[in-house]
Parts: sequence; structure tokens; C-alpha cells
Amino acid sequence: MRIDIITVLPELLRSPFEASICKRAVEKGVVEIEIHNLRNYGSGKNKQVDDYAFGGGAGMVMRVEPIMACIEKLQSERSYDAIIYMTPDGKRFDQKHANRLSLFENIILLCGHYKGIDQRLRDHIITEEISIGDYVLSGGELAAAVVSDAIIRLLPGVLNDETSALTDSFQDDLLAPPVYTRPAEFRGWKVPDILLSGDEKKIDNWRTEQALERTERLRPDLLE
Ligand code: 6GU
Repeated sequence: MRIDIITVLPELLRSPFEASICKRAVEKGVVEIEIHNLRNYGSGKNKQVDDYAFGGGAGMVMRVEPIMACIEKLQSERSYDAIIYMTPDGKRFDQKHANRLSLFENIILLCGHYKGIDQRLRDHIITEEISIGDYVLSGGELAAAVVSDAIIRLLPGVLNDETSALTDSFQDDLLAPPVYTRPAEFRGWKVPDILLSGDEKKIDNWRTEQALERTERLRPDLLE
């Protein structure tokens, strides 16, 4: 899979992909991530990527031309399954959405800034719009890193058995059960006996019960 990220703040996007699981995925060649500085596509002598809003009002709008120039350059090199605009008024991102995107070959993530991008891009070139939650970030970069991470860890060969995505919270619409490791007792705080019993079937059942109980208590909306 290949993820192309278009941004005016490339420096904000480097480190998430230079650590841990994402780094390993890149090194293994499972995913290719390219970060494109939109300013390199800016028009005029100032390489300007934003301008005043028609009709007035505070805040700048990201211009059509630099964004189209960048997207069309990328499209001249390969075809894209999705051109995604990262924006707080997009569709709320969830695990199902991550699963679906992980099946794509090439995607573009366009990071919004200022008052957003010219509406004509949303009408004519953007194929989906994603928000990572109901709060406002100062730009789409951190959201793009979140979405990329959620996708990358699902790609075949990225996780091993120990970190399998299949036992994650949300993969089956349930929160994960509690986990424990050695020592079996610390300052009188004990690990549940059943986990020490060696009875795999009982342990499986217990984990399912715990997952259900946790979900009912903490996230009843997931069970609706
Ligand atoms: Cl994708 N962008 C911004 N700027 N804020 C957000 C967001 C995206 N998702 C939640 N808040």
C-alpha cells in the first residue's frame, strides 16, 4: 500500500512514521509513505497556498491551484483508490473505516488548514472526508497520522501473533478484556485465579464475559 500525504506542515508528520510499528512496516516494504509539501506547488512569486475568502470574513482559504497541481502530479504517476480530505466536518473515523481503507492500494490524505479548502475541490476531486472526532485540531496533520497508523497496523505482515489486530478493542465491537502479567501477586493485589488455572476454554469464556461486562459498563453505545 502507498499513502501520499499533502500538507503545509511536513515537519509535523515525520516522527509518527519514524517509530515503532509504522517504522517497521515501512522498512519491511509493506507500506510506502510520501509526505508532500504543498508550498512547493504554490502559485505566484510568494508560492502562496491560501487566500482571502470570497464574500469576506475572517480566516484564509486553501487555494484550488496548488492542491490540484500536487494531486495531478501524483495521479500522473499512479491511480488512486481514494483522495481523502482530513477535516473536522468529515465522516467520523472508526475501526470499520480503517479496515476498508486498509484494502486500498494507493490513497491520498489531504490535510486541511485555516478555514479549509476551496469547496470546489470537495465537490469535484475529493472522494471522501474524514474527521477523527468531535473537537477541532489546528490542522489535519495529526488526524492524518492517526488514520495512517490505524490503517498500517492492519496490513498483512505488520503485526505478529503477539500483537494481532484480531484481539483489539473494537475489532469485534467489544472492548478488550483486562490483561495481567507477572508477578501473580503484588502488594496483595492478585491476578484472577482463572488466568493461572491453565484451563484454556475457561479462560476464553472468562475473557469474553469480561469484554462484554466492560463494554456494557464503559461503552454501552457499542452494543446497540
Ligand atoms: Cl481531520 N482536522 C482538524 N483540523 N480537526 C479535526 C479533525 C481533522 N478531526 C477531528 N478534529
